[in-house]
Amino acid sequence: MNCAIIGLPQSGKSTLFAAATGLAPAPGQMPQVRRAAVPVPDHRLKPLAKIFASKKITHANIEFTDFPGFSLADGHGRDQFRKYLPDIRSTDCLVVVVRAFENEGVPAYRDRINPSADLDEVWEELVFGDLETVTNRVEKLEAALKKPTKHDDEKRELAVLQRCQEALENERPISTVLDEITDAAGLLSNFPFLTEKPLIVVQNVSEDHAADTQPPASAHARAAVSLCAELEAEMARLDEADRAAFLADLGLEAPAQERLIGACYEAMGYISFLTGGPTEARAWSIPKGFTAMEAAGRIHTDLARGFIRAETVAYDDLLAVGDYKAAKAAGKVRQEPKNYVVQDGDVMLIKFNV
Ligand SMILES: Nc1nc2c(ncn2[C@@H]2O[C@H](COP(=O)(O)OP(=O)(O)O)[C@@H](O)[C@H]2O)c(=O)[nH]1
Ligand SMILES: [Mg+2]
Repeated sequence: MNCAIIGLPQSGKSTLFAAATGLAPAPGQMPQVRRAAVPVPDHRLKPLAKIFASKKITHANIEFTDFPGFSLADGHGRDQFRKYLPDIRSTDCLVVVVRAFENEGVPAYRDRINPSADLDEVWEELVFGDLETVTNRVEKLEAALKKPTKHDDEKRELAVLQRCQEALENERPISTVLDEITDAAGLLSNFPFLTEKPLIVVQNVSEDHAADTQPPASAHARAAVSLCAELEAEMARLDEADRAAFLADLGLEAPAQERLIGACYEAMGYISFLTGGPTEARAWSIPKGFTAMEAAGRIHTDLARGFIRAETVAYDDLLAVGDYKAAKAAGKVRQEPKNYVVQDGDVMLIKFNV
């Protein structure tokens, strides 16, 4: 999963990137793209490694990309921002950072501190980006329709895209078109629409509000987090013991990294299943609704191809018994078929034959 960190200038994107990755802030204010993979925190892995006497622990990974922000108040800034849209389109979800912090040393965008107005402004630019995608394609199709060849597919696509154009012009999401036209989904899945990506809004609050975890409400966001990026970036560079003390001091249950990644999973509709053995205890991310066979395919294509069954036990059940053999004896280990829908925290052993 790759998450794009975007937003207006000076909203705290690079500071959030530092908090999410534990990396030092980039020197200077040069607009630059930074990318880093972060192990997804999972408190279940250590106990799991103990149960299976695993030699190592392997976390799932999540990737963050810090994009520069530009003023959307002028044509030059908007042009600059649009140069990054192809890269932003290639990510899986959008983390939009909005400024809610007071800091006299940092000039406020448009002389305002207004998180919801800032989010609306970014959203409008995303709508505009999608409109551009649709318009380009509509123009190509219209040109193609002038040529004397078979046109059924083009006509169909044009009709759907014109509905998309109309929706976007009225600031309605493209998904509303999917609701209106039954066969649009396949056609539209080829377009990397920005406004269809899962969106997580991060409200970057002042130091004295670091523990107000009430997230902002937004119609555009599938998940929301409130945090103080500046403090969290400092905290992310501490060792584990100091960090725990810092968190307790602030009255926070979990650091920004964990809360942000949790929000990304929620927005993406992702869950984790686990595997354990003498070599490693490991977490794997999959979309909710994945079957045992699809999950097996994430481990290795052979496991999906030769799938026989998935020996499955819920992590909590395994932990309660404390031993795999004992869990089996207690009837907690199920033999699941290929169409079993995997649940978060399932510990799975795939039986296969190729
Ligand atoms: N007081 C305070 N300042 C912050 C906070 N987050 C970012 N800043 C400051 O705001 C400025 C812009 O932050 P930066 O992360 O570079 O913003 P970006 O342009 O969105 O990447 C920097 O001087 C940060 O130190 C915060 O939570 N509190
Ligand atoms: Mg930055």
